[in-house]
Amino acid sequence: MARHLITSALPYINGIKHLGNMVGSMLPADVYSRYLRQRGHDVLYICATDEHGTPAELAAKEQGLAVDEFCAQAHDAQKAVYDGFALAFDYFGRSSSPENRDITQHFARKLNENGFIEERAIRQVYSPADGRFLPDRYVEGTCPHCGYDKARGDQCENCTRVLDPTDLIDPRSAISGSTDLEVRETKHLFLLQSKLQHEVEAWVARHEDDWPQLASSIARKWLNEGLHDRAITRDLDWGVPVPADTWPELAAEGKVFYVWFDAPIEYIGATKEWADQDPENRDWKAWWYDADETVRYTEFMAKDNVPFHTVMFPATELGVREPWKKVDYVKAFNWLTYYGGKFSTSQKRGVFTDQALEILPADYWRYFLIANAPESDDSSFTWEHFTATVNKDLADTLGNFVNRVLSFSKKRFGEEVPAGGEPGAAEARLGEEIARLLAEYEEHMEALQFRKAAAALRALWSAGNSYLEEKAPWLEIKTDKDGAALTLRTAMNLIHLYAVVSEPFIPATAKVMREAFALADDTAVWVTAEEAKALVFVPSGTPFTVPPVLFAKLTDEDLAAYKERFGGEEG
Ligand code: B3M
Ligand code: ZN
Repeated sequence: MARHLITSALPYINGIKHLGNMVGSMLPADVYSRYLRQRGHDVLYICATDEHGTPAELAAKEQGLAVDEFCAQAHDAQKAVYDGFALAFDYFGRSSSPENRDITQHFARKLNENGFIEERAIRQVYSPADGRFLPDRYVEGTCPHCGYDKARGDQCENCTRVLDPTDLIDPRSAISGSTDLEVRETKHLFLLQSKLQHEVEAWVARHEDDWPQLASSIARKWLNEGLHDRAITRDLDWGVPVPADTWPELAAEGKVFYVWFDAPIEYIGATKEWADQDPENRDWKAWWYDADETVRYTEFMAKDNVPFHTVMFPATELGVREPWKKVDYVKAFNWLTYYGGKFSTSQKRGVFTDQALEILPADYWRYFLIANAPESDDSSFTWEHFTATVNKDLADTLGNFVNRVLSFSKKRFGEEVPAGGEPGAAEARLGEEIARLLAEYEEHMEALQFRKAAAALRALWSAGNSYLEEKAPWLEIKTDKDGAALTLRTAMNLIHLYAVVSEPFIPATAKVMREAFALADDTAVWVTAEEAKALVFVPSGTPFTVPPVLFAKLTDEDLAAYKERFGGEEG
């Protein structure tokens, strides 16, 4: 039994996420955590809302709420959706927690003691009308290179050139539109990442061969470009305050840490939040202060977050000079697109997680998304593909199998698993096939290859269908009643096996399938390939019930309605 620490990138607080966010971080982390728990490992799956920064302040303002109130509400709204998706976090925290404030300040003090922080004066755009310094991306104006008139102070979206806000022609505040802007001097803390370059390089070199190529190539690219010293504070009202004991002057000016400084630390902060709920039983530090390396730490995220997790956060952790756990495995994802284009909140393209649950239960989405996870490349969501997959894999291959077997058995043999018959060549072949596919499924799960794992799971479901077609108990029963009983009993054992091994993907349906059988002390504990082979876990005489249809077939009318509601044309 190993100890597994699992985190998924912290969803930003400013709105409900779309399906692309879900499949690129939280959902695969949940599938993996569920799998490891079933296999008896000690798992801690931590996530949280990422709450600081300007976008949170602006979203609060738009809703006429104080930012803390906005964040509290938005956190609960996101949590409700994740509960709906059956994400089984051990804890879902908030980066604005006192725990995260304390640990973030501790990190900053240590970095300072170790010579990795320096105070520097910089010149920044100030907007008197807004009463604040403007982050680069909130200064808008005309691009000096291409003349695009909505260029942002950090980059021109049109020609992609990287800009400085002072490059813009006719600059204005993106918040108020005010053109009365000045450049003022302000002091900030800089993290001297350049001094940590070699250590980070050595650390990445020890890990990159184990990481998926997507993660290691991004880490390499950033290291090759060189680590630059970075401002880690901002002039904002909302954030972790700079500690007054160490920087009295900056604290008095109300400086807070930059959101990307405190957000990764919240993985630790949320673990402490979790422990603070039950300090008797929970030792948060044992997960993070891991001198003996007994914990394996896996992080899930989309590719844009990879630099922060493979280079910048490790640099921070290294500079603290305390044995904080660093990531062992970075599972990175490409983009899920919507008909080949971007999911877009502003243009209302794509499907948001709350809308998805309005349409269909979580298991439909969980299965489809993981089976099509953008692992080796971007993958495209289309309603055509979604409805076809649901109908074929979930409704026909799995759902119909379960229903057909249980209803037929009930009709012919009553409400207990039928007795009679001795397993023969067909059952032996089936057992071998099941053992082989289960081993394959496990291998892909251990390797965090989710699409391949889904394919192996689907093959397990198909094996049951082939067996049923081969034995045809509806014909068998006419001539060999014991034979038909054996076939149905074997198929019912498959259903129970499916319930166990499908749990990471479709937990709600798996529970219904498992509970169809009135077995004493039944649990979702994993079965080994060897145990699975015999297909005798559910003995004859076990009472069972026929569950309602597991997955509804989606019709052409459904498809048309989804496309009508969400827009489903090539982007
Ligand atoms: N909140 C993801 C984003 O907003 C960011 C992840 C933080 S993980 C520490 O793009
Ligand atoms: Zn431009």
